[in-house]
Amino acid sequence: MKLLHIADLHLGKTVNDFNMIEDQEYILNQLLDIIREQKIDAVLIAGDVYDRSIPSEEAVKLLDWFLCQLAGMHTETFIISGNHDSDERLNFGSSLFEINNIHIAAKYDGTLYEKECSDEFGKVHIWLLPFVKASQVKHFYPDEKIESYDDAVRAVLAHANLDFSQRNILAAHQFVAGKSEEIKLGGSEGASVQNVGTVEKIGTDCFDGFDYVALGHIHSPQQVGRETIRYAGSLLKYSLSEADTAKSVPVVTFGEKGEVQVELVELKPRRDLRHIKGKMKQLLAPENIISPEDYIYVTLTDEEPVNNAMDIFRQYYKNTMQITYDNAHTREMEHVDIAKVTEGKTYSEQISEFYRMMYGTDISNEELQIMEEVAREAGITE
Ligand SMILES: [Mn+2]
Repeated sequence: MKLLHIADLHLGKTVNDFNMIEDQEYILNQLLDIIREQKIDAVLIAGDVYDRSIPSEEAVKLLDWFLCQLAGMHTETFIISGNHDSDERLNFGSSLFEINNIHIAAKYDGTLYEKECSDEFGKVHIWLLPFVKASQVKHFYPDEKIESYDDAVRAVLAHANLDFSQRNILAAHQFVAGKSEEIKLGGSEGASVQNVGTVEKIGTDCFDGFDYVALGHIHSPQQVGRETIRYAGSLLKYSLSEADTAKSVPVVTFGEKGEVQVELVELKPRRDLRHIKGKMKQLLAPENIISPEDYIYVTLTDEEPVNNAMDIFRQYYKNTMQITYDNAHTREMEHVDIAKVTEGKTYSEQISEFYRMMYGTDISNEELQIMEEVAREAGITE
């Protein structure tokens, strides 16, 4: 049996005000090619199907199209909800979908969803655990000590009728960490993941006995603890911090019990998301302009700020997302103790100094008057 593991589709996402829907459609098409070429039997979608709990119309349309394609290819499809999904909305139509071999577990209802499949080596049990918090699980087992995410997942699994003498696959959308290793965050997971504490982490030993654990939640593709517990990662780069991380999807082949093979298939986006750094003149020299359709984050090292830098860059790279500076001024700013700098100074003095620091010249009277007026309106000064 051959399985494609994907996660964190975030359909309908915008990055720096750029709508990613075309890029998402492109990458889903690439997945369909992989499914055809590799003769995939089942697709596991490990949560964060949508970017938000109320998905945009085009995001719903795109998922509808993707699921129709999968159903048309007779691919068995399994979906769990992530923390970005609304369980009620994702659950819509799930009974009807079952007829087309699309299995959705969007909300934990006290029973871990199980689908029994089989191949030439016997039975394969596919278990679907939607994103859960401790309180949701506690609700079903009020007498048990369920305080952390780890407690919650252990309780869910303890109440499932697992037989580890057979082959078992689990899909989950949680923060899972090995004992010693660090999890590499992609950067676009959202604040809830970025601020995650150790209390919310789930130990990999929770999953001892499973032949493969298909995880979603972390956007950097990686294994956790062992090769067969892994995050597929998001399908696309959704932040500057992901610029240097190539995206891939695991294709997992199951033989007899104990025989699992993982192959990572690299994804090639329609437009890459790249970070370029240097002086404006050099970055925009004709020989240095490559893939002008790409999403570009620019760090300018020019000492003087460039007027209308964004407009200029968008003439060369129309999908320029952000421009920042790294020069003597910005480095100086990093070492500045704000409290000390502002001590005993009036608002106008602070603004004048800041202006001089940023632009290397004095603020004009007219500009200073505007800033003072703004401060009065904002209630900062009298
Ligand atoms: Mn996500």
